[in-house]
Amino acid sequence: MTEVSGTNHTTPLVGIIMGSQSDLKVMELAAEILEQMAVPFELTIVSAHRTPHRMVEYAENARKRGLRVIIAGAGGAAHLPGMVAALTTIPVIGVPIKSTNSIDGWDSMLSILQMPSGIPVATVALNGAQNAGLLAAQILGTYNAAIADRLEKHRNSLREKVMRSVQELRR
Ligand code: RP5
Repeated sequence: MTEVSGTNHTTPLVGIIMGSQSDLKVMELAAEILEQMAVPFELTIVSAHRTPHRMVEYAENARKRGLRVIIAGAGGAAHLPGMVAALTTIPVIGVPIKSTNSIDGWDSMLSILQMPSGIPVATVALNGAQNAGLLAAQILGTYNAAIADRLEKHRNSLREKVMRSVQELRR
C-alpha cells in the first residue's frame, strides 16, 4: 500500500498529491482551506516521472481507500494530474505549478489543461491550490450538508470583507 503522510482526522476524503517536495509551498494552500472546512484529507508526494509505479498504485487504490476527490499539483511537464485521471474515475483537480525552471508556468498550465476527450481534469489557475481545495469541498458539499454549510459561511465572510472595504472607501 502506498505510504502517505499528513493525514488529518478520520478517513481522508480528499487526496492531495504533488510531483515534488518543491511543490509543497503551493499545495499546502489546498491543505489549509480543507482544514478550515473540516474536510479530512491526506497529503503526499507522488511523481509521475520519478515514481510512476507509486502513481499507478495510488490512483488505482484511491476509490477503495475512501477518497472522493484527488487534487494533483505539478510543474513543468506536469503529467501527474492527467495520468492519475486516466487511472481512476474519481474527480481529479489539477493545480499547475510555476516551478523554478518553468516557461512562465505555461508548460504546466498547458500540460494539465489540454486533456484529450474522455479523460477530464478540472484545472484551476496557476498556483491556484486554494481554489482546488475549495472546489474539492464543493464536490463533497453536494452530498454533505455540514461541508456545504461551512462553504456558505466562507462565502459570507468573503462578501463581508468586500463590504467592509466599500464602507471604508465611503469615509
Ligand atoms: C515536477 O517537476 C514537480 O511537480 C515540480 O513542480 C517540478 C520540479 O521538481 P523538482 O526538480 O523541484 O523536484 O515533477
